[in-house]
Amino acid sequence: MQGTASSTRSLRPARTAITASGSRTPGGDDRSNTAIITRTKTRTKRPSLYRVLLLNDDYTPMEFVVLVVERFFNKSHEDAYQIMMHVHQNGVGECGVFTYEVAETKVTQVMDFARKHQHPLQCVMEKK
Ligand code: TYC
Repeated sequence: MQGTASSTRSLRPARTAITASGSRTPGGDDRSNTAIITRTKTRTKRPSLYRVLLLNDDYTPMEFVVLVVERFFNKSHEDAYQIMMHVHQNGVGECGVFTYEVAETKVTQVMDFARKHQHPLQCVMEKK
């Protein structure tokens, strides 16, 4: 699955051709009736993934963090509460893993929401 490759294959094997006059020419003088088909293989590479993390602080209310995790990371109330408590007790915790642009959007959404409610909650992303 790695690397790039292309294959070139003639339409049919070079062989004796029949000319316009009807004479056979050995060696395959088949300029007028052959074609080259070039197929470029489609190669896909898996995108890099990024963890979105919440950081603990002393001021953001626990209920607000639970709401953030429910709203922006689509977690159940129970899962959101567990994630919030993990961050509260360990200083940092993962809310989800996303491609770069999705992770960046989550971070922006959380930071904007926290700022709007005047909480110092911090959200960051890190490459896996
Ligand atoms: N430590 C906060 C408190 O005691 C709660 C909290 C949890 C804050 C998680 C931020 O990412 C956070 N109110």
